[in-house]
Amino acid sequence: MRGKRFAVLAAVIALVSGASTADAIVGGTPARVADTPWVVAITTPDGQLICGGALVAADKVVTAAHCATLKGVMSRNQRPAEQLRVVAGRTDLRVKTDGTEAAVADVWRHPGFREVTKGDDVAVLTLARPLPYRTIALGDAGDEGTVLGWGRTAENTPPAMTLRKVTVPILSDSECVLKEPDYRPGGMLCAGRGGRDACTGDSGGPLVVRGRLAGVVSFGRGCARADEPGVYTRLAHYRSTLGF
Ligand code: 4AZ
Repeated sequence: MRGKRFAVLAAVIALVSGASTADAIVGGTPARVADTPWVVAITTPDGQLICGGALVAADKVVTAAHCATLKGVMSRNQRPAEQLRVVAGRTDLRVKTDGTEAAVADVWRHPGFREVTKGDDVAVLTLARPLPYRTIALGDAGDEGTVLGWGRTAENTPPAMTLRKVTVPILSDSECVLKEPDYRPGGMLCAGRGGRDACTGDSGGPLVVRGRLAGVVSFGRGCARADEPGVYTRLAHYRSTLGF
């Protein structure tokens, strides 16, 4: 009797706190890199997760500019290429023998990038060697997309470290402007109505629409909150700048 009461109470607490045992990227499911071989993790040389990214050529990774930026009060300097690794073909980042790692030879950050809320949050990493994985082409936004990453499954958990994915509705510019004061139509898109979202550690990772790379995880207020959509860099806006 006591046990049952406790279970009911625990379920109610989980509901009102927004927590869920079946959570994911947030609200998603496990994914395998074998199904999405172009999704990559960006790590420090000792294997700590920094961000996600997408292989757009054998030796080019699209990610967020803030993923290639040093953290610090005084510095928005570029993170040196030697401090970045790209990991492909590894569903569970703790299994260091899976997949392939590549050093980064060059970092291109959008020259307009200052901070995520001001936009231009896109970067291209050139790898020291080509990776033997399928690439993904750039594409346009649509009504919904799938976002992938190794990041947090709720606002205050550690990163999952295993690849997860979730489908999110893509909102209109007018709805994004209403819900996110820092939203700027043009180079951004926003997605999510609560329950399903990208979260910390998923930054830089891909938003895929109809099999093409439409967005890069950029920022948001918390994760998966009902009236706080996730904000993404809209890649179609940068197609000529990126040059592929
Ligand atoms: C982050 O901190 C972050 N809910 C990325 C995406 C979102 C929130 C935070 C979107 O990297």
